[in-house]
This record gives sequence, structure tokens and C-alpha cells, in this order.
Amino acid sequence: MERIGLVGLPNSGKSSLFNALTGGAAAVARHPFSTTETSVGVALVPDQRLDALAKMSASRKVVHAGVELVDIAGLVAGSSTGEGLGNRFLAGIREADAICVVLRAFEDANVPGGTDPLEDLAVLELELVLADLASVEGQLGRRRKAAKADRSLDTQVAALEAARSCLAEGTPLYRSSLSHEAQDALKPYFLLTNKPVLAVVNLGEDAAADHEPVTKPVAEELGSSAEVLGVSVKLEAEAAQLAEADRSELMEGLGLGEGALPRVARAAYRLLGRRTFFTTGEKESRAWTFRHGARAPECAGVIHSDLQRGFIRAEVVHWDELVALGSWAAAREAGKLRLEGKEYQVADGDVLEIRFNV
Ligand SMILES: Nc1nc2c(ncn2[C@@H]2O[C@H](COP(=O)(O)OP(=O)(O)O)[C@@H](O)[C@H]2O)c(=O)[nH]1
Ligand SMILES: [Mg+2]
Repeated sequence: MERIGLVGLPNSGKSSLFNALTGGAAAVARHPFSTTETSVGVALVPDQRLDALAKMSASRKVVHAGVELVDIAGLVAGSSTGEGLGNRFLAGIREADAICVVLRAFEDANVPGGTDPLEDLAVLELELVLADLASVEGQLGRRRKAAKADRSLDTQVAALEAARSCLAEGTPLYRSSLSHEAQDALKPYFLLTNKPVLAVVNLGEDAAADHEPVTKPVAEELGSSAEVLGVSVKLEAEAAQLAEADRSELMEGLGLGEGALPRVARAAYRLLGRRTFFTTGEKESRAWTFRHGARAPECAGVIHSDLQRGFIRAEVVHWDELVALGSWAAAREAGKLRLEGKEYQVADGDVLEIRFNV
């Protein structure tokens, strides 16, 4: 499973956000480095398409898709040169497939730390950029030498050179204008800033309902390089402890709708480029995760390897068409079930029934 790493300065609210999203129990503390172990958990991704299918089928069980989160402790100014948890922390980010930066905007005299999310962002990015610059410079010497004997390495050298000039200007690669080809060529180097980024601005409780003034400067700063979400982590974390009905009532009462956690989970899921198909029936309705561009047999294999091995064909209907018709039988009668073969590229929101023989 691919992972999103939570990254932020101490006391920005990473562990609180992690717990709220995963129902986990990472230690939440007022001092840096109390949490030195990285925690891993799965956040469920709410999906109203799945809810509609489960209702249609009167399913006894509903299984949501999940996204794996890692709470990475220990970034401080100077991390790139070994301050704080230094390398251990950097390794945590290296292993993540995408990054969620947590930027603190809440004020609390009892919790040390700044309250300007743009300042958090600047400190974070500087450390990541410095660490990447050191990796790139280390690799450049080696790759240049190797490229003399093997011209096929020229693209990698060119990509490393382009990366170096961005980083030397202080620009994280996810904010740079590097081509997709160059970014792909850099993949083997596991650079910290060459990953997709999502930003969560941790708001004070009083700013939760009207967060534009706080989140807008961050959104403007990041432009199209990253989605920015405003979340009052403390409020959401407290609400997450409540029973479903009480939580909805509290959130609605505060004018927060379904709350921000579902939006964070969905944004994290999208950030990984994942897609969802569904299966539905009386026993269960379920969201399955697949890779963009995957064909029907590969998706069948997500359900069970036998379904991929013995794949014959798939019956397919888009979720909204199915819900509008009211049942699988009605969709068949209306001629809306498509028969698709091995070459079919499954679309986000497809409902599948796999025919197979092993
Ligand atoms: N007032 C307030 N305190 C918060 C908020 N989010 C986190 N905290 C507090 O800040 C401290 C550090 O939070 P934690 O989640 O451990 O931060 P981390 O160091 O980034 O993992 C804890 O005492 C939290 O209760 C918030 O939105 N508002
Ligand atoms: Mg923590």
C-alpha cells in the first residue's frame, strides 16, 4: 500500500491529526521529540457513492477504501544537517509516496511554537531543500562519471543538473517547473521534495468555520503545486471521539458540515493518484483501490488473485447509472450492463461483477 507521510514542525498537530484520521493512538505532547517512533495507520476514505450503492443493495456490510498514513516526528530547523532526529526523520519522509505538510496557525500560550503557517512552510521547505541539494550534489559526481561509459545515463545527469539549479535557488522540486520526464528520471534518487504535496493548515477553533483569511495566503503561496485545506485539528480530534450522531450534530451546529477529516482523507487518496471501483450486493458493498489506467483483469486481481487468473469478462455499469436504475437486475433489463473484456480500462466509479473460471 502506498503511504502519505505527515510532516511538520513540533507541536503543529501532526500526531493529533494522525489520531483523528486513523483512530490511532500516537502520543500527543507539548514538547518536541516525545514521539520518536513513527506511527503507521489507515485512514478510511468516506465516499458517498459507496453509501448510495450500499443503500440500494441493502448491504449488511460496507467496506471503505483506505489510505495509509505515517506520523513522522522530528523535523526542526537544522534537520538536514542532523539536528533533532536528523537522519531518522529524513528516512521517514524518503519512504513516503506523498507528503502532507501540517502548518500551525492555532494560538495556544501553553503549546510552544509559532502561529504563522507561512513561516512553518518556509522552515520545512528549507530543510527539505537542503537535504535534497546534498543528495543531488553527491549523486551528480558519481552519475557524471558513470555517464562517460554509458550514454544512456545522460537523461539522469541532465535531470540531476536541472534539479540542482532549482534546489540551489531554494525551490522545492514539487514547486518547480521541471518536466514530468525529469521528475520521473529523478525517482530512483528518492528526493524529499520530488513527491506530491498536500498542505493542512491547523486552525484555531475560532477560525474553523471561517478559515479563508488564514488559509488563503498559504494557497496563494503554493499556487497549483499543492492543495491546501484548513482544519481545526483539535476540534476534529475531539469530535472524532464522539458517537456518529453526536459528531454530526456538533459539526452541523458549528457550521462545519461533515467536518474536515473526510476532505483530508479524500485529498490524500487523490494525491496518490488512486482510483476506486465498487462491488455491491446484499452481503457487502465495497470500495476497491486501483492504479489509474489498470485494465479489468488487474482490477479483478485486487479482489482476489483467482479472479485475475481465471478472468473471462466483467459486467460493468457506472455507479450513478446503477443507483438511478435501482438494482443490478434493472440495469441488466435496461441493457445498461456492459460486457467488457481483458483490455477494458476500468474507470473511477465503475461497479464491476467479474466472471471467472479457475
Ligand atoms: N489549541 C490547540 N492545540 C492544539 C491543536 N492541535 C494540536 N494542539 C496541541 O498541540 C500539542 C502538540 O500536538 P501534537 O499533535 O502532539 O503535535 P506534533 O508535535 O505535530 O505531533 C498538543 O498539546 C495538542 O493538544 C489545535 O488545533 N489547537
Ligand atoms: Mg507528534
